[in-house]
Amino acid sequence: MALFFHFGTNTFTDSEWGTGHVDPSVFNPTRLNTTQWVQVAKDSGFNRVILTAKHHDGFCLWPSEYTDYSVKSASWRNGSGDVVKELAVAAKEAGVDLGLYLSPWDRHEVCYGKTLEYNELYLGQMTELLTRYGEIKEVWLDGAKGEGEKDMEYFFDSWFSLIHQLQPGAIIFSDAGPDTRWIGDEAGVAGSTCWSLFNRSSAQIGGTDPKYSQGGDPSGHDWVPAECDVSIRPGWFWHALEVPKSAIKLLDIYYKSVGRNCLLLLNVPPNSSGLISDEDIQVLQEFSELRRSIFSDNLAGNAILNASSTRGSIVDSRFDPYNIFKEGIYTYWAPEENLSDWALHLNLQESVSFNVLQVQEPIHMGQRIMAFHLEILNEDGDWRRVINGTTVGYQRLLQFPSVESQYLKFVIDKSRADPLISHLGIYMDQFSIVNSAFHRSSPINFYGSQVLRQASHNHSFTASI
Ligand code: FUL
Repeated sequence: MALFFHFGTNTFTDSEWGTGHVDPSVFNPTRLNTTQWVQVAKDSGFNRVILTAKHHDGFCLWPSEYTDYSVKSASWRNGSGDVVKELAVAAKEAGVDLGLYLSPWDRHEVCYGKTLEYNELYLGQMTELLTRYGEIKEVWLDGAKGEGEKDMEYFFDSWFSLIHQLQPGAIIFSDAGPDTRWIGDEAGVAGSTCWSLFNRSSAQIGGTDPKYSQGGDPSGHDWVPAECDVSIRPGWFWHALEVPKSAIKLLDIYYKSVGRNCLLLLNVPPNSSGLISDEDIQVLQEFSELRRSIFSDNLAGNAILNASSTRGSIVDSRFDPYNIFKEGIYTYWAPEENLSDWALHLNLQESVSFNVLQVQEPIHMGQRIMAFHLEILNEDGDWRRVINGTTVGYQRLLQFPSVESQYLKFVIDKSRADPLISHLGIYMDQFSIVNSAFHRSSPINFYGSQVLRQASHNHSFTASI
């Protein structure tokens, strides 16, 4: 997971899309502390931070040689500050990855609209960012542009070549990849079917089909996993009158992004003093505590496993079903090759209540599973279907009303190739509201965020909507 920092003149003018003509002296974060930003990320389980080095208003958070519309002209540190540098140093010290957003749309720059000139300027600014601040892990750009703004062509191919040349370890984000794609909405929600496969040629930067981006493409030729961006507050920039979403809402976003084979990029905008606000930190801590409390104990961890088949029988431990309980995605269960029935039987050794299923594929071997379901053995000795799912990918999380059983059957119904499972877990989430028509019990409180405890009942629930 990554934290996004939207920060710039907009932070001081209560705006989202700055005009590009605000006096740069307004930028004056008197208590700026990027170490705090990075610490907040680290403490709440985010291992990457991405900064808006330049947003649409054109104001540069580093002293670019290509413009005076930057920290050079700000009151902050009498024009001698460099936010990108301070964040790069703090991130490096903390061992957190750094990414940068360089907005193509620039409302300040006079040459914006002149294709050759502006592309040169953009490449120049990109070069500054990718050569001055150490290792950059992600470069973020988009096709956002207001109605009626100057028309021009962006030389994306040249930009991407330059980025890969200067920072070979960096992934490039845009609506169409090349390395990671926009999920197609700003709510942080992926499709309930979500492929990392995609056709880059079917997507256009600044003109994507949200449905295509949200679901990916099982017949796609490119490997472009999706990134879900969403803000903790209504706006992307900090506004005094806005408040953060609740931890429960973030948990819901987590299920629909990280739990649907995507990276979550959560925007937490620093305020006008240059710090992340206390109320945002509080919510992030609660969010982290919720994840810890739900996911730290795999209730299937002591299960006795029986696989429908295992490649190489029991001789080859590389494919052993118990690999699903080992740390990391590189160990996995593999069934015999070229079969069409695949199942893992779990005897939990005691009756267990749970309402979340977690499944992971060893994604370095490709994304294979197209459909799966989970069954439990009920008291009458009948197998009952609890949940259906489609894609898995790096990680699938599925919620359903609580069920209780000692015996489970995880069945893969359809797969593009021999399915492989690197992890399977079941958990009890006592905090989320599962979106179903069934009865729910009364509210409980969790660190000040009011949540509803869901009731357990005996109906099955289908998540493959
Ligand atoms: C959009 C921009 O227009 C918003 O201001 C924000 O930066 C969001 C992450 O991307 O394209």
